Amino acid sequence: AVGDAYRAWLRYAPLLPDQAKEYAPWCGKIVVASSGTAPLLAPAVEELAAGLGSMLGREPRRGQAADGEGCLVVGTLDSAELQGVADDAEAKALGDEGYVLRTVDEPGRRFIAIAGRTDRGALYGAFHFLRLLQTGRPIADLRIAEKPSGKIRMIDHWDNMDGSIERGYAGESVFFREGRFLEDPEDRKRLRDYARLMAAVGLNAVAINNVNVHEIETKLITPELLPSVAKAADVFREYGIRLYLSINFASPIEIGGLSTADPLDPEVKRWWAERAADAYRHVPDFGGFLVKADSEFRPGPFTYGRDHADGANMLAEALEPYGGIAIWRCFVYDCLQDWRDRTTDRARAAYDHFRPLDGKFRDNVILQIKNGPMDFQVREPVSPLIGGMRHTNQLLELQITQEYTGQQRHLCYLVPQWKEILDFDTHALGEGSTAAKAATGELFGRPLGGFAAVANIGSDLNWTGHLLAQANYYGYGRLTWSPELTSEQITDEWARISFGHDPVVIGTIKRMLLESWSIYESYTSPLGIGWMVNPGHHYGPNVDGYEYSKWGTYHFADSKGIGVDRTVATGTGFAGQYHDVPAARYELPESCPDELLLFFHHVPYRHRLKSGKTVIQHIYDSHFEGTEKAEELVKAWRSLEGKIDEERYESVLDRLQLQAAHAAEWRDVINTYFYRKTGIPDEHDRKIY
Ligand code: GCW
Repeated sequence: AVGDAYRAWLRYAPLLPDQAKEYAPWCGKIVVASSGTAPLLAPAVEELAAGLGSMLGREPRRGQAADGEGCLVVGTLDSAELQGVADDAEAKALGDEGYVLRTVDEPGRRFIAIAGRTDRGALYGAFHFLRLLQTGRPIADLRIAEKPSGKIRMIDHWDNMDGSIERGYAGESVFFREGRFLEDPEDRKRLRDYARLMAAVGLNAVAINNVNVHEIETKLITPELLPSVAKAADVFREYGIRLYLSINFASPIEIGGLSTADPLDPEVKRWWAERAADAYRHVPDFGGFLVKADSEFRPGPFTYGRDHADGANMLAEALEPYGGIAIWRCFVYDCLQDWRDRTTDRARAAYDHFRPLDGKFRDNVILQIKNGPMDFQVREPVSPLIGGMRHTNQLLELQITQEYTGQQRHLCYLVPQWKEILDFDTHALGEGSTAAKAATGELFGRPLGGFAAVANIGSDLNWTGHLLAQANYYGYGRLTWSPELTSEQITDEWARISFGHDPVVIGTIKRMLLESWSIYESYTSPLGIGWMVNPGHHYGPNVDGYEYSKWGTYHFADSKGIGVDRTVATGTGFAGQYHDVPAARYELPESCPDELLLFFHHVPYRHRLKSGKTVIQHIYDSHFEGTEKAEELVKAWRSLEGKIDEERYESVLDRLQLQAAHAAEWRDVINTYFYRKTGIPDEHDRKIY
């Protein structure tokens, strides 16, 4: 049963009659217009036909040429039919992926152009056009021109070939099962639907296997498995998406029969060059390699006394003849730290490792940098490495899968968090040097850049486990295309596309989504401290879960105070890794924003926040209030009963109830811990155990 939950943002619900009436005159016929081969026009037309058929109740005809009757012309700007739709300068500005949507209403020429300089642009334009109808926008006078902000708009899957997904909360892999590729026709269909969902939000790159590359996955780059990789790549190519593979740095030893994986060894170089050649023989548009090296026990160049630039450049050189890219992750830190050692600060690690290498990487290397200096916590400052390197391509890595944000059992809509990250002013080149511009390469004029994020999808019929977590995937895609979109805009789009136009339904769902990150933050870890979770699986409260561990993730709570002194003056010096303005802001407790106070400072529990509350009272209040708000989410959703189809209604209700109960667990564990530690009573005398 393929229902609305499965169709997600391509559900194309039938439109109300007066809306349909407004759109129908333009949508009776589709004309395809191109001067050369344009493979991505086929899926564009297919999507338009299916989408319009479903929304308007009548599939458009396919026509030859515009004949004065309103229609859609989909194609490339160099075609005869689309002459003059955009002038040369406009066309040039679109780049390889942009498009125009234009209503042409002249005597003898009445059509809406959905046109790119390339067929890829036209495909994205088709999805945009469909979105206009899905969200009820006017089309009679379109003058839209768009192009993506990031060149690389990528999804990373942490899928293993046994079918499991590292940090996956929505079933099993859609790529693999029991050591093999899923290749049955239904699996293929699902993969194709997935590619459609990706392309609909402008994503153009996918890494299909976990960055922790285990034994079988190491062989993905060999002729044994490349034919299957190629079949998956065929599906994604149909939608303009390039496939990447995560590789094991020790492959030359593990599967190549060499005695070393030293990146400067000529044999090793030759071996990787052969692997790249194999990959491109099977997948002509192969994207390249994604690498987690010298990180959390994964092998890397350190073993041979080499650095990350040696490692990344060696792979980049192998890929270079084919236009491939080596994406090298910066999630490098000491994961065998002694908790007694107060001088080592994990937050510093990425910058300390990579900043000195700025300028040493080849042009087809991209460093993939997690948004925060630690690891996808509910609240972190932006990594100082973003905007910290002028001569190195960057990809900003986000986590859609909710590892530390409720594991898709809790509602935690991350678009507002990502917006804060993207809008963060690094001050790398003075005011306005946002993290988004650093990531896309715009800031320093880099040839490559963009965004990557860890997927939250799996084999669950609704893709994301929690139905409302679809909004996170959708929102990520939209932001990679247009980082300047507001949370409000994206949320409005998603809610309308998913649930129609009833203002009560839309208003309620939007409010729920937009408040959810802040609600989750308030009943989990306070003031930027992070890590108060159960070790290993990372679900649920455990204040000291990581306090005496080797992972470098401490809060240092004692009876007097809490927080990590990361100042230059008296702490680890991490605050000094930022450019002048943010560095100064974080250095002093007076200027450090409340929500990051404990990330940068160790303070007494009676320290007064800018909000006027003491730290301890803030902890109590936020946990009581957050839990109440989690209950209100249940009430808000219940108010929609009967206004949403039962299947989606019930599945979300279940999770919200679970969340409310679990929020109470968080509240009581955290409040009790700090009450016992400090002996300071709650000003409002509420129940603490
Ligand atoms: O957040 C941590 C996760 C690991 C993950 C690692 C990484 C893929 O707990 O599961 O490994 O980050 O990003 O490499």
